Amino acid sequence: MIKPIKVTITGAAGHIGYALAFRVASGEMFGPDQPVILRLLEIPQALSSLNGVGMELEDCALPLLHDIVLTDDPGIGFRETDYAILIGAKARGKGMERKDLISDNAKIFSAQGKAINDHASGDVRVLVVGNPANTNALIAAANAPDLENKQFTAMTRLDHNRALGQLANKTNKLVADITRMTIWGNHSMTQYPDISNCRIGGASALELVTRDWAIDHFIPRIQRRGGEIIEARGLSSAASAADAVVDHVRDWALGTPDGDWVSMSVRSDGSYGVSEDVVFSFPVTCKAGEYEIVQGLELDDLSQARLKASEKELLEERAIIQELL
Ligand code: NAX
Repeated sequence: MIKPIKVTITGAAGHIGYALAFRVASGEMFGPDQPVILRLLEIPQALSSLNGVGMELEDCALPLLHDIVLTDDPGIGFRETDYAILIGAKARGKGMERKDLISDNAKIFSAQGKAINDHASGDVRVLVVGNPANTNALIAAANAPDLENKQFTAMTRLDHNRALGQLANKTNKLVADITRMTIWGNHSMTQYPDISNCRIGGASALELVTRDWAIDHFIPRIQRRGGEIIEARGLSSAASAADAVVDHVRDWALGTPDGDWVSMSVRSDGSYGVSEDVVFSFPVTCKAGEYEIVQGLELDDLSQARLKASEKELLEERAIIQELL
């Protein structure tokens, strides 16, 4: 029998967690032959709701789901886990300043980094989704001294997928025809969705759309897409966020297709002149649980300025939570 993969999802009773758990359990993340054990971690106030999620998972009778653990104890939630998906975070309350949101979440992610360090598998792979995702990943990794920075990532795959969708719409092509999309920077308004390396069915994207469209319409639309969804639905992205989690972890674990890359927020190694002090979204290729930042891409002055703006924002976020690093 194939050994089950243990997957921890924090905030599993929340909107994204609810959309995600069933997809992981049905085999979409690791393939149709790979059993999984779900460890769902919540705060005490959400345990009743989490029990309901557990009951529904049971009621699906999913053959790949070998066990479900429901808990509010991080020591149990992260025990020997192979993949930790950190979604649970504090939402921005009314009148709350961004600085306070960053500080409050920093406490959650420093505690979870420690718990992952102490209880998870030594080979654990961590994906941070809860915002501010890049800085939370930085904090979690800093509080896990026995693990490597390369084991911690943050999610910009939703932005990447949004960008693929918009470019496919504009060019009347299929998403599957587009390769080499890149999201640079922070998962925030300063992110830089970059189509300059995109290929669409053998042609350069810039032969099919104008730079003006990219600058005036495409980039701001991707940067503001989260807000657009909230305005339309009255709720933030959940199913698409869960879908991006599946894509991010699947590609990290099983590999990216030849000739293509994906966007992942990872600890900078100085590539493209980005400070090594931040977790930054880069184009990466993946193979068997390891990623490599794609090297050698040309960045014009405008692109470099956008990378700098996002780096500056991340360094400011870092300064707010400095004492937890
Ligand atoms: P919800 O408020 O629906 O769910 C969050 C859940 O986390 C709640 O059930 C809560 O009880 C739980 N929780 C809070 N603190 C916890 C802790 N310390 N341990 C375990 N569980 C805890 O939010 P949802 O819509 O699911 O969004 C979750 C997070 O994802 C938010 O921070 C949101 O901003 C972020 N997002 C990040 C995205 C990305 O691309 N990186 C996109 C989607 C989303 O906006």
